[in-house]
Amino acid sequence: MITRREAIKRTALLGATLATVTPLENLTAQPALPAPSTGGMFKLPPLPYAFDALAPHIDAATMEIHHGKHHAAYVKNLNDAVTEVPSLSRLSIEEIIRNLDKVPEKVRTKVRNNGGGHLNHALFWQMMKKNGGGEPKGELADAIQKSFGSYENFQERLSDAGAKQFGSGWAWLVLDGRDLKVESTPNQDNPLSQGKIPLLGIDVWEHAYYLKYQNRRADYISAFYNVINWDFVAERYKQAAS
Ligand code: MN3
Repeated sequence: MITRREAIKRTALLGATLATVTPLENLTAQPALPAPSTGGMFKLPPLPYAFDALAPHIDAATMEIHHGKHHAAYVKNLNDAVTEVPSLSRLSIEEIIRNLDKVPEKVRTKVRNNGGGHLNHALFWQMMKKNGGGEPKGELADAIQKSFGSYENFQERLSDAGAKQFGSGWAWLVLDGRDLKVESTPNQDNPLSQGKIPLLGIDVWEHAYYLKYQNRRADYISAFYNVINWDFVAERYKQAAS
């Protein structure tokens, strides 16, 4: 954040730089202009693939609006909260969501909803990929087998959690201590706030599927299995479980 006074000073500095021609040999002696302030603000991460990469399972128009409008709005509103409580800018979004109870009360709900929205979507884009799907391999596959009996049982549990989440929310595969669990959260709540590590999540807000699937949330959830980036999920599991 820059204050008005600093802004005026900066503008003056810039004006002076532009108005005087500096001899080359004196360049190093010039006071450096302050670097543009990023203010520790949060940024919308680029989508790691094209809008149509997940089609036909998730259509390009949905992806474009979901990323460019919905996720962007969470980032903007989170940054508004950071403007009110600048100390938040020193923390990562994971640290903030893990410690929501320590966020000053005047911005806590805003941070819970929009910080959660930012974190959830930043993860969600990476949890999917073009030509994804199939079944997990390696340690994660073993752990799913052990916790749920089979991949099919796990899939049924996750789909069920997504279908039964009333209103907006997410269905998750989480690591809770040493155990894999399936759960759902309302709104933009993230399992990190309950000390659990989200490995895979399905966004079941209507904005995630309504253009293509309208009220058919179950069809969207079925289609989601064709775009899961299991390599990403397995890597998260490996890091979280070690
Ligand atoms: Mn969403």
